Amino acid sequence: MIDMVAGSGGRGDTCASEAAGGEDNSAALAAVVDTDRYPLHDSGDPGRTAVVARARTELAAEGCTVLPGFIRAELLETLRAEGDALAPRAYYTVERVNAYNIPLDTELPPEHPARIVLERGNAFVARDLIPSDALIQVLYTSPLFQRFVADCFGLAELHEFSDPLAGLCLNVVAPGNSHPWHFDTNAFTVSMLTQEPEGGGVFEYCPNIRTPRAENLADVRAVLTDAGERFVRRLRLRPGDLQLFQGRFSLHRVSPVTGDTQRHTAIFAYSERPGIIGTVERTRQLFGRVLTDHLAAADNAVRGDRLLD
Ligand SMILES: O=C(O)CCC(=O)C(=O)O
Ligand SMILES: [Fe+2]
Repeated sequence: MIDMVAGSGGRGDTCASEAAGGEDNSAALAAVVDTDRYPLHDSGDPGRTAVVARARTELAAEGCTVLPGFIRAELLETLRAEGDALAPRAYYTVERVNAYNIPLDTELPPEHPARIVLERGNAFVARDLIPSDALIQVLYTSPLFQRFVADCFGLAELHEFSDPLAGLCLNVVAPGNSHPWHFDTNAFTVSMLTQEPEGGGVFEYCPNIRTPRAENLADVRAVLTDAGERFVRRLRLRPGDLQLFQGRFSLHRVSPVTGDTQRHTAIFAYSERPGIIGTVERTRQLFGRVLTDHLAAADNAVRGDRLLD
């Protein structure tokens, strides 16, 4: 999600298999996920192998894959209603940003696409406000879900954030707002629409418009100035679909939301490294508050050790 992964504070306490206290919560997970389509609980199931293989192929080609109908159809209204009940608790900010999330006063030539200023109307409900029995929290903490996501991305390890706010968020985009064009700092993102807007709010992306070796500034500029339609793909996401995305090379946005209904997305933040926690400054910007964990992590980062004072 955005550029939430700002720092690492030590305290690497989660690991995929321990994340739910080592418990096997496969029954809880099977109650949430459509296990006929997505048999996560059985690593030897040919259906699971096929789903993982398709996800890997699509991620390699496009940096994006959607697993439709991931959540059981009979739970879609619960998924929506849980998010809708949380949405008023979102911290709302409007930020002036550019597609690279670098400071707006960075010295750059006039034609550089980072000089195009965009407005992001952001609202996140932080993890500590999301009940532990909410469907998105059950998914986020499930070792089977984590193993499945890691397999789809081809990662040996996957860890929950140690950050008590940023690990799991509900992203609220209200009518009139958008999440403008950007590249992610994170290598990969896992998300799920929980409530569709009436209009707009479409996930649009430009697969691999830049590469590790080339920024392709002219192409990025074309998209930002509405002259790059040839690069743009649009996803028809439905609530309960699981989206896996590599946003570091694929410029993407959520188009402006129209109508009366907010767009809600659960963002599941994981990392290959344990112990990820946001900086004090970024956490305050995104959530309007910080917790002792953020302050302690900043202290550790400054001292470079975890010895007592
Ligand atoms: O809400 C979405 O669907 C996309 C969000 C996104 O691009 C991000 O959080 O970086
Ligand atoms: Fe993004």
